[in-house]
Amino acid sequence: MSFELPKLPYAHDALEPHIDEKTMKIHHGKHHQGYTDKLNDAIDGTDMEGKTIENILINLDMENKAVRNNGGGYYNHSLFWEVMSPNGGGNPSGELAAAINSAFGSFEDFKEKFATAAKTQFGSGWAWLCVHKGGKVDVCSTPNQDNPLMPGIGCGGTPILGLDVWEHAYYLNYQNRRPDYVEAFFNVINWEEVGSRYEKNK
Ligand code: MN3
Repeated sequence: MSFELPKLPYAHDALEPHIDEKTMKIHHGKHHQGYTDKLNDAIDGTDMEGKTIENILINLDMENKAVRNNGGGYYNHSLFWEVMSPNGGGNPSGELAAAINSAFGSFEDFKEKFATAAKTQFGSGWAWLCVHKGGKVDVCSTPNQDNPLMPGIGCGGTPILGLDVWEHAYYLNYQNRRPDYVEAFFNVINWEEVGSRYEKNK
């Protein structure tokens, strides 16, 4: 049983004008497909075959660059599509909102911290909102396709919101203006999904 490219939960043009159709088509159909195929090649015939992606990443040998890069790429993009929605934006609610207020002071302070993590990640990488066991949330960024599930990476805990800041995620529409892309992302965040991931992983 190998990993399959997950279907996008909306049409390629559904996140316009914030994320454009052409970027979504290439990002999902080429980049994410590529990570998926290479992950399958990398685990073929090993004891990682048949395990969940979370299990593989939590127990990862960080020297295994093929699984680190492609398993990270597979997981990160699978999360990324799910935490966006054409009906997104607005604010979190319920327990997640309380945890964000408790960790950062306010939703506005969280936004600033998350945006700064995304804008200042040097080169390719991701910004994350993670939840630790017990319910505390934290923001961090990681290079390349690393993520906080991997041993010793980022703020630890389970990612519940991720933002791809590789140039392939925004360059067609925003060119070098990463800060504009980061600001636009807040208009498509699916807080219902992020909140449900918070409750499952707290
Ligand atoms: Mn990407």
